[in-house]
Amino acid sequence: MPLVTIERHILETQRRYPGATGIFSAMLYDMALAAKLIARETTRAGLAGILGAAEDHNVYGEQQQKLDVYANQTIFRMNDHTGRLCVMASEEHEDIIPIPPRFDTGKYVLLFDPLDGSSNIDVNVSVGTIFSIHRKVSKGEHGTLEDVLQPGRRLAAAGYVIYGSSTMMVYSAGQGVHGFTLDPGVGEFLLSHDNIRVPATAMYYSANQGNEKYWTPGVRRYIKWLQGIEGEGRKPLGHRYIGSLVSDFHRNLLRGGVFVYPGDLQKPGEPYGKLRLMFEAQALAFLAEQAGGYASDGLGDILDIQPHNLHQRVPLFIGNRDLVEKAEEYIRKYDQEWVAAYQPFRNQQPALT
Ligand code: AHM
Ligand code: MG
Repeated sequence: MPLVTIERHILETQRRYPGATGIFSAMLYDMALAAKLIARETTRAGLAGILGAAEDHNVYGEQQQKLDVYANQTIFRMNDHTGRLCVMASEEHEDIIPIPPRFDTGKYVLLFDPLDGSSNIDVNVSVGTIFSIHRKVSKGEHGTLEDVLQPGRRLAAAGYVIYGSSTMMVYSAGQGVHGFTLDPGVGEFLLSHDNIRVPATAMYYSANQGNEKYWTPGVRRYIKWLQGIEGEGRKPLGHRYIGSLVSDFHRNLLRGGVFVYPGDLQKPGEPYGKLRLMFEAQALAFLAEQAGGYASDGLGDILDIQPHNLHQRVPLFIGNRDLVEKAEEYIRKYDQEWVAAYQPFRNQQPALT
C-alpha cells in the first residue's frame, strides 16, 4: 500500500473534480497543520506543572495558556491571513470572528470547537478539535452571521482531530469519510482509514447514564431498548462513555453504535440538552451521513435544522441509522410533553441584524 499523506490525498481527490480551484484543499491542509501544533501541546499537557517557568511558554513566546485557549488561537492564526476565509466562529467566542482588515478575505467560512472535552485533559483522557466549512452566502466583502448560521445540509466539509493514543484527523469534503493518523516521527498525517463506513452491526451505545433521572420517558425506554430490556428483546449493546464527544463518536463510527445526549425537562425553558449545534452537532452529523449513518435531535435530521443562534444547543442522537431512527420513534410515541417544549425552540428563526 503506498504511503498517502493528507496533502497527497487532498490533491488526488481534487484532481477528480476538474472545476476545483485548490483553495478548499489548502484550507484542509491548514487545519492539519493546526492539528499538529495542538497535538504537540496536548501530549505535553501533563508536563506543564513540573517543567517550571523556564519551559512555561508556547511557540509564540507567550506565557503558558490553558490548552483550549492555545488551540483556539492556533486555529485562528493558521487561518486568518490566507485570503480563503471571510469569517470564522469558535465555541470559545461569543460572536463571529472577523478576518483582520489587513488581510484579504475569501469565500469560505470556518467554524470550530478548538478543544472539545477539555475538562478531560487533567486526567489524561482524549480530547478533540471539531471543525466545519461553509461557503459564503452574504453579498459584501466580509462574512456575516448569515454566512455562519447555515444548516448543516449546506456544509462543504467537516472533520475532527482526536488527540488520543495517537493523533488522528478524520474529514469529509462530501466524498466519503477519510481518516489519517499522525506519524510523530515524520510529522505527517498518513492515510490509515480510507472511506470509513459505519459497520452495519452496532456494538455500543454511549450516553451519560448518570443523567437517567432527568431523561424523558421515551429516552428512558429507548435506552432500555438498546440494553435489550424493552421491546422485542434485542441483543444488548455494550455501554461505552468517555465523556469526550470526539472520542465517543470516533469509537462508534469505527465499531458501530449510537451516541445519545438528549434534551430534557429538567430546567424550564431549556429543553435542548448540552451540545452545540454549530460547533459540535453539525460537523459530526455531516460525517455520520457521509459514512452511512444518521444524526437527529429526536425529531428529525440535524442537518436540516435552520440555526438561529451561534451557540444554540441541540439534543443529539448520532450513529447507526436504524438505532437513531428508533430513538425518534420512542420520542414521537412517549415524549409529547418534551416535543411541545422543544419544537418552538427548534423552529425559531435567526435574528441576523
Ligand atoms: P465542552 O464543549 O464544554 O467541552 O463540553 C462538551 C463535552 C463533550 O465532549 C461530551 O460529549 C459532553 O460534554 C459530556 O458531557 P457530560 O459530562 O454531561 O456527560
Ligand atoms: Mg465543545
